[in-house]
Amino acid sequence: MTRITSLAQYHSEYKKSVENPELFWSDIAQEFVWKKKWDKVLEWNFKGPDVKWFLNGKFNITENCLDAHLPKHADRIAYIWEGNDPKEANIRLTYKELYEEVCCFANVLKKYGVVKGDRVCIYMPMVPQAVIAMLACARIGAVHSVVFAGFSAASLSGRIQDSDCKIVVTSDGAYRGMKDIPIKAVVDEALEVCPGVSSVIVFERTKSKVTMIPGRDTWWHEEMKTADKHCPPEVMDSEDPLFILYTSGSTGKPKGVVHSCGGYMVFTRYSFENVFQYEPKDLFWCTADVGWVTGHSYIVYGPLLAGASSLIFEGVPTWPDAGRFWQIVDKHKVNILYTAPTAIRALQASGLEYVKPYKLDSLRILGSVGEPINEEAWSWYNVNIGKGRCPIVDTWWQTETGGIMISPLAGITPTKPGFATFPLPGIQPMLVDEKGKEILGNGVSGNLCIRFPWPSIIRTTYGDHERCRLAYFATYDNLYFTGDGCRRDEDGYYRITGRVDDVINVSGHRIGTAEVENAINMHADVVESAVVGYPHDIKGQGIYAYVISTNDKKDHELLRKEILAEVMKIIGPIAKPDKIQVVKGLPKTRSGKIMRRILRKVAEGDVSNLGDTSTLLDPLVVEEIKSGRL
Ligand code: 7RM
Repeated sequence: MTRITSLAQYHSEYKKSVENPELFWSDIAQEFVWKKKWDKVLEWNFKGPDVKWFLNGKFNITENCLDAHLPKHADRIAYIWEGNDPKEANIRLTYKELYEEVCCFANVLKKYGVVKGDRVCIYMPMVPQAVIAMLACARIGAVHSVVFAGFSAASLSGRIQDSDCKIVVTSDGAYRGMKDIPIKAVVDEALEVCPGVSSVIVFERTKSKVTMIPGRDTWWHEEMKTADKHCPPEVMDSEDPLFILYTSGSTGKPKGVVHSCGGYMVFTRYSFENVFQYEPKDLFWCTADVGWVTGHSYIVYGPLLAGASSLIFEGVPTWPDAGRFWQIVDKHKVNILYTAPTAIRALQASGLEYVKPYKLDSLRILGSVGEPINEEAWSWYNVNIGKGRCPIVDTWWQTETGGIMISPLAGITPTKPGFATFPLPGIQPMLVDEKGKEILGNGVSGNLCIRFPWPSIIRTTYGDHERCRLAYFATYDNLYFTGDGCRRDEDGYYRITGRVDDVINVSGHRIGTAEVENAINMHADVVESAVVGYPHDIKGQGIYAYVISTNDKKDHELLRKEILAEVMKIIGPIAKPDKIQVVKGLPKTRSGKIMRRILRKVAEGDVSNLGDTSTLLDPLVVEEIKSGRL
């Protein structure tokens, strides 16, 4: 694959990609296995939006992930699996073995009536079977919808209903650190309101007690015993959907972001190989969960398309102790580590005594993703983990972009702490002001937009195309709006400063404030609530909730506890507010809009200058809120 190996080449490739995007991307797409070549590279408009790449190209992404590597590299390791418990034996899967497992499971899905275009929900812990299930869907043209196994039954059922899934693939339980989580029980509860699901396939992981519903539930291992090891790949069109992945936005319930097969395939491999400068024999470790886009693109598709060897880790960074990541790096001789700032900050806070026992000399490249990385965490990562000799790639991208958009190329782009540096070839970022006017030059800040399509751009939001248009393409004419603020410094380096909408980023997880408010408002004693983010040392942002209670006499501690339980039930533990302040009123404008700017300032502890409060209906509520700040 066109591999950039110098800064000069980066500049020339970038120039080519902007001057002639069609030629640039078709050269790259040539290097994949197609059943029929595309007859047009690109057709697009951002009005619809309507974007199509590699039109009428026919292929199957799993042939490129698996079959394509078998003639020369059948015995190469695709995955090493490291379990939650360090004492548990590792699992190694070669490309040949992975191919067979995927085909076998694809046949199981077929047996249960899954056909091309059907949606399959995957609610699994970090075991190889999660990846196998995803690829099995892609093999037969089914659309996977992976839901992070930390989400509650209510969140899960909402997603299953929204995309009308026919089958759920899950496990009996999941290990996460000290915890043994009853995954299957969550699925059972979710399915009480999902009559469209006809089958549940259960992978046995924890051997915990589960209820198997006859006629609906079946065991993974039983099914796999009799399934055939070969399964012809379904012929897919470039624009057929590959997967749906739900993500939070500034309004309402999460959106099902849809990615299509062709462009996503081309871009994930291209970005993987170039950003991480993957070399054969490297072991790549992305610590994300497959329930997030980072897992989709850089545990599953990007690395497999590149024929890479990856590590899959089931556990958490802090168990049995805060040295777990480093122990794993040494044990498996990990060469490239890709993790999130929140993990780095948590491990930094645990102290260097957890790093010291390990050599970490196999590491060659470090990556960061999910949220802005503060300079202190960047330097700690650089000095203590990379020992000053591993380039750090701070990769900015989104569920909607499908792959890495702005990032250094490891060892090629000179880095600056906290900067995602420059756009990948094919990516045309642009800063705009509130009105959508382009902000030119360097040493400027604005809202980050992209002015030209790239192959793995979001195609639609499942079941509601208008929502996709409104969320990303309607704010500014003819631009994709990211929702992020961004600075371009004097040297033209990009630094993503964080969300400019009502989305908060807690430990790298996107959470819509509206979603949390809706969950809180489900509590019988809550009339109204407002949720904002505030700076948090480890999580990046914490969740601060202001709530108005109808029940004056109720003990605030008890109310807080019940609200937390409500949020757990409706969304999941990741959305639990860090602080809940009970207030008598919220600062509203005369037209009834909550002034979140004020609430954010108070949550931050920056109350000296609250800006213009003259439009407030009742300026006194601000005093009450200030005095009750937690
Ligand atoms: C890959 C992923 C997307 C949001 C995005 C940003 C933030 C992600 C960085 C970052 C600063 C980064 N997808 N974000 N990476 N901010 N620097 N390197 O995280 O859909 O879950 O989140 O995350 O705000 O819009 S995501």
